[in-house]
Amino acid sequence: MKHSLHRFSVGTLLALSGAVVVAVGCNGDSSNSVAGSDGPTTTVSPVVHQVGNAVSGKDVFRNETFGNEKFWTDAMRLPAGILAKSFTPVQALQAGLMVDSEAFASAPAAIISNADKAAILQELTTDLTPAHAPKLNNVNTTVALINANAIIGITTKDTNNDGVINIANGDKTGATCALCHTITDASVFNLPNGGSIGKRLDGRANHNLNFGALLALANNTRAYLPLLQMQLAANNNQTLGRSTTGLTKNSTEAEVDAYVSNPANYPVGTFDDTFDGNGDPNHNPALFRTDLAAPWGTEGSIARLDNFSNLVYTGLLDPTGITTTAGRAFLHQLGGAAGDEIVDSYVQVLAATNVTGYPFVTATTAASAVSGTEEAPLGVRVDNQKLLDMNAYLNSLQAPAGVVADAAAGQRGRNLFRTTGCTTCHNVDQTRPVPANIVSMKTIFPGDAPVTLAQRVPPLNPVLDTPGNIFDDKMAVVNASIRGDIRGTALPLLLDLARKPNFLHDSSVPNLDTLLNPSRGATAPHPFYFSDAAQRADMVEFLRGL
Ligand code: HEC
Ligand code: HEC
Ligand SMILES: [Ca+2]
Ligand SMILES: [Ca+2]
Ligand SMILES: [Ca+2]
Repeated sequence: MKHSLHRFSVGTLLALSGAVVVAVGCNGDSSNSVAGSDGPTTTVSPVVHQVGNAVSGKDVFRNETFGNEKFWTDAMRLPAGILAKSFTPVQALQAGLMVDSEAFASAPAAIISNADKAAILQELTTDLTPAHAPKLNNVNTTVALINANAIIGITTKDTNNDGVINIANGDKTGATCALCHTITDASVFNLPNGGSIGKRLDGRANHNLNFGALLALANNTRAYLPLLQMQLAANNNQTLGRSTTGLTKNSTEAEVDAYVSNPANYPVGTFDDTFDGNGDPNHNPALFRTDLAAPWGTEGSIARLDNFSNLVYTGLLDPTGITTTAGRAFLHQLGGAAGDEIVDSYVQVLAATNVTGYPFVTATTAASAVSGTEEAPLGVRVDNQKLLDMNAYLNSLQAPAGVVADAAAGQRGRNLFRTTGCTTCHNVDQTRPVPANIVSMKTIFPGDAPVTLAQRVPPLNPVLDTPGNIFDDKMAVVNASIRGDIRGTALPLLLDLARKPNFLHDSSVPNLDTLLNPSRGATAPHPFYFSDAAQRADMVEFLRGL
């Protein structure tokens, strides 16, 4: 039967991408045999990463902090904020935090008695109001869960080495990769749009985590200044990001809290992973099948997985590393005078808030650790074997099955995917490596009309921004030009999409139907559309099934 294929409203798609030209056609009996393309022919080979021991890597992913608990406890003062604001387990679930039911069940009686465990489980069957769930509305239960290491990604160490974990008695709480990259199977409890309680499902994106609210909860949120939207004199007090105003070294704790706790600035399910002064939070991505997904970051600036992990440990879970000589050099390379000002402002804020003894993370200046290199952007690297072990663990994590409601519609969507140009960029088969090329900004976002904010030393491109659009903000300062590639976006694995609350790295599109609807306009980011609603529905069905 003859398929009537509506070509993209962007008829320029094939010409723009300059990639494979697909034949549109159809020859009959099996819908599988519709001519088309399975994916782009790309000449860019992904950089292969070494792998260590996956069993050890699981422990690294779940529990390793490399000492960042000193940052979160002594500089950010997160546990103090949890106590000061009486942060309850109900509030923790509302903030999207996940609870490990096995850690809860096996918590020593000294931390949570068996009677309390039973009472808490009973309270979960109620409406969670203080009248019916007193323990779940009591900060002491939060403290007990933290001491039990049951709140996923918030990891407490026996800092004082007395064999007991107790944050009220000198032990410190840090952050691990699992905070944003793990959910649970919700086998014990699920709060819609919030956290859940169950067994860990590592590598699945936490779409509900309100990381901004967690930052605000800390008593000294100002210690996270470089990773927030700033307003810098070196940039003529201009600011780049979702907010019209930026923070400075003189911003009060209340002003910083107001910025991070406003979801318009810091949306639920996102994290700003660049210390560039831009307010550019990105949606938490999937972190399974990392054997397929290089390069890393929306902007594809990092070629090797362990190098990405190292940057997270040495620069994001303890940003004080940017104040070292090597850190300063890297920020200068990225941002010139603005980079210098970020570091200088940060040093002043740390002094004004009595933060001493930093950087906190245990890392060494390895032979390869020259500042600005991908192996050690801030001049240091955490234990390399542990990074390689985590590579192996992340590679081993499998994708969940897609959600199939109407297989015939999904098959029609698959045919559209193969024949209407999607496969000029994406593979149809998500078990194949993602094409490792960067899609240029103009191709993925035809409305890109950037102004030059600053010149930089090649290979770094100038700092560019399209005013009035946030899609390109992540790539203004940090982009793949760091490694001699172009400013643009890397391709994602199209997996676990049925669970996503919104789409694109900036969370800007509310659902798949909208993503594919030409009403977004020909110059919008990712402008690949079907004007026929039935075709859109088929494509959505295909994507949800991946
Ligand atoms: C506070 C939340 C948070 C924490 C904690 C976190 N990440 Fe991420 N991670 C993100 C977000 C958000 C992105 C997407 C960045 C982007 O779009 O450029 C990301 C991206 C990544 C990527 C790139 C994925 C891709 O497909 O390009 C890797 C790899 C990664 N993280 C590894 C880690 C590791 C390893 C840790 C622990 C050392 C970690 N992350 C801790 C939120 C987090
Ligand atoms: C020119 C290359 C290109 C073409 C053509 C293309 N895509 Fe994409 N696609 C991308 C890139 C790059 C991203 C990541 C964009 C981002 O998040 O910033 C993406 C993201 C997506 C996402 C969102 C994933 C997420 O987790 O938010 C979906 C879904 C998707 N593409 C489906 C399609 C479909 C369906 C088509 C065909 C109608 C298509 N793409 C055509 C490059 C392309
Ligand atoms: Ca605060
Ligand atoms: Ca940033
Ligand atoms: Ca912009």
